[in-house]
Amino acid sequence: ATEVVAAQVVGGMTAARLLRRLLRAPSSSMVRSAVRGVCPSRGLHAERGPRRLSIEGNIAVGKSTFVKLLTKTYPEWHIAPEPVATWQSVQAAGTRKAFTAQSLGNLLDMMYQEPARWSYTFQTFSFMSRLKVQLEPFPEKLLQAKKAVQIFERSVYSDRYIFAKNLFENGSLSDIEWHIYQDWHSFLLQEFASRLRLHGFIYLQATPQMTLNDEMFARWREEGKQSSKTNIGSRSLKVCLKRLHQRARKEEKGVELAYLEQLHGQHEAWLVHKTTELHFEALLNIPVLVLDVNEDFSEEVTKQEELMKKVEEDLNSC
Ligand code: UDP
Ligand code: DCM
Ligand code: MG
Repeated sequence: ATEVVAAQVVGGMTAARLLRRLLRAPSSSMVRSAVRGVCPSRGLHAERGPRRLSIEGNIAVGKSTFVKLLTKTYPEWHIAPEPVATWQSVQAAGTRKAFTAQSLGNLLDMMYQEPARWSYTFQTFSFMSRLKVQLEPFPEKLLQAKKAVQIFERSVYSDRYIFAKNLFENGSLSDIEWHIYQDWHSFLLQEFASRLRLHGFIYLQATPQMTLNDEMFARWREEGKQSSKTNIGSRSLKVCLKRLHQRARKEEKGVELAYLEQLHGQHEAWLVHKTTELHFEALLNIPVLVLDVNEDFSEEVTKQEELMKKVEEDLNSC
């Protein structure tokens, strides 16, 4: 139960273990079962119908990469990637499927350029596109499968409890916008409760960036370890920021470390410390599997196998 998933082995010590030691953090598990904490006697497939899981995590932590890995490992599963392309090119009504579709603009870009002007608009649009995806009927292949699983990249819950909440707290949503957002969000989720049901969250956890102070750095050097992947040889552990730069999505070029840190804090508060105030009964009991992805998993087969094993164990065991 105390196993650390995917922590990088550096000279016999994993980067995640080392990080916890440096921070004097409790050595409690970085991995919580999406199943075990909640249903000690029933597996995730104990109920009938597809199991629906959402992959959560900071910008550029590796959700799409993880989702692709799931698709490769479990081709029979149904996967719903985040509809980012829809946000990057908002189509005029009626032209969505037309050959000469007319784009009204790049709303993702507009939000990052002028957050106070466009955040509310962006959050309504991204929520609606996600709601439509989550409400789609189960694909036929899923209904016939014995152990059907449906995976979503993020959810209507992270839209509110990560992004909209954070935009309100950093001043990009006004009091009245935040009030109106919460009003229709609560209403729609209550109306569609049974069709939006999720059975688990998989939280991909990584540091946005962590700068080691002198003492931590000295202790790290004592260990004499170096990791090119996480840049731990320098004073900083860069994971999300490094991956964001690597992906180089043009709309996100102005995204700063401080913003990633805010979002990291929101994820930790909601999914780990459970301090975020939630407004849906069903959400209180949805189990969370936390996977440490500080170590690169995009090309490391061993690491990928380790992560897939954890997901498999979680789905099968109780
Ligand atoms: N990436 C990486 N190592 C990993 C996971 C992801 O280098 O272990 C890279 C990936 O190739 C991409 C960037 O990080 O260039 C962001 O990944 P992704 O789009 O999957 O992140 P998301 O925003 O969906 O969480
Ligand atoms: N995004 C946002 N608000 C949401 C959902 C997503 O601002 N409710 C943004 C964050 C990223 C982009 O959309 O810039 C897509 O997320 P990712 O890169 O994590 O896939
Ligand atoms: Mg993605």
